[in-house]
Amino acid sequence: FFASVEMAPGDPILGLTETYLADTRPGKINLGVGIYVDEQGHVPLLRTVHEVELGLASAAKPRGYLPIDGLPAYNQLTQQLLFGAGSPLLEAGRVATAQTIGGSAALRVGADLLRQVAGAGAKIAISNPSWGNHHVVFRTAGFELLEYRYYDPSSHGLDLAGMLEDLGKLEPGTVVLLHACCHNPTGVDLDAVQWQQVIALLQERKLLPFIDIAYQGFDQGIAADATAIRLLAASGIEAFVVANSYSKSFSLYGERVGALSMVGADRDEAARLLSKIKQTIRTNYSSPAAHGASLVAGVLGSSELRGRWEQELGEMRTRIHAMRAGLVERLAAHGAPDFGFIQGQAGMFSYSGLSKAQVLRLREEHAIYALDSGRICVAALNRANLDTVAAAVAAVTR
Ligand code: PLP
Ligand code: TYF
Repeated sequence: FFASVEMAPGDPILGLTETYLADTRPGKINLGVGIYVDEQGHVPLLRTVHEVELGLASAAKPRGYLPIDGLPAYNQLTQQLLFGAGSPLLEAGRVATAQTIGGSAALRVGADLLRQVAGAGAKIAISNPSWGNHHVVFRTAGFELLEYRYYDPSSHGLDLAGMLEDLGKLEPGTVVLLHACCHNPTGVDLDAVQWQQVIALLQERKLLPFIDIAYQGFDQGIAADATAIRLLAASGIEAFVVANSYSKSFSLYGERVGALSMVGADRDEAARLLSKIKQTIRTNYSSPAAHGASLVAGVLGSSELRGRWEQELGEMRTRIHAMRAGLVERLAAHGAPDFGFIQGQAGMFSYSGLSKAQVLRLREEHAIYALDSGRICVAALNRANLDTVAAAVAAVTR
């Protein structure tokens, strides 16, 4: 049966972690995978999450199935976090939201459903570059993949003119995948004025925006990092899609907490969308998992815990900003070329501009792991490893 099965290629990011774990050199540093770790290098367990978890443990509730579309309170609280409490879209009942297995299943369920709606000619335009799973998920769902310009290597910033030009050439009905904030892998985001320009074009060209938001709160805060969603909601665009993840913002990576939200023209359309989302989930994995969603809903559903969670999120964000500033300062102190642009980039990641050869030297000579593309995870830096990283980067770039 299986004699002809070939070896599938591994995930380049998770594969790098395996190589890192097998490295026996003391003092090795992993700037590859996108996981937030604290000053001590640990994945934090948020205090608010832990409190809810202790309450759940002592309540010792039975473990029935969740509904196909997940925990109702979780979905409602998710809508409020994404669109803003009191959003006219929510009041009009135009948003269909279902809990999913991380942001990844939100992407996949959304992709399957859109492919079904669009038929055989379904196309999606993805930023160049983007998170590698975007390509494989939408390709596997049957989409033709297109690219739009996004990152300008010469400025280490946004190629807005190129982006608008490429989006302007897409056929009506094309899905456009957009990172709401903290762009993975570049760390380069749009500001509100740039979003307005992009949204006007999406509307004019009748393109379908598909927003991926996996780092809400990691750059400026809950509302500011959802600017793209809030502006889309206000734009009058009839339909758009949002895939969100709580993996980072609640530090609940392994609990697989995310959601898919589809915005329709009216309440009736949203109800039909929800029925299709549920059908897609049912035919894939039946229903989502309960524990992580109960934790998120427990925190977001209490105004006291929610306030403290926002503080904890703020601590993570502030630490990342400090690491960006510290890295730029230490690089300059070690006589590296100018890396000032790192401070202007947002979220966990930075496209450092390091070449593949320089990344390999970092790995081989300094036991510092970055992605071949030059992406580094700034959230893996801390006061103890900052100078080591800066000295090594200076050494390979001189
Ligand atoms: N989208 C982007 C851009 C990501 O970086 C991630 C990261 O893991 C995800 C989606 C998926 O998140 P999850 O781990 O919740 O599936
Ligand atoms: O880009 C990252 O590092 C994170 C984590 O298949 C990740 O988004 C990486 C690869 C993957 C799943 C998650």
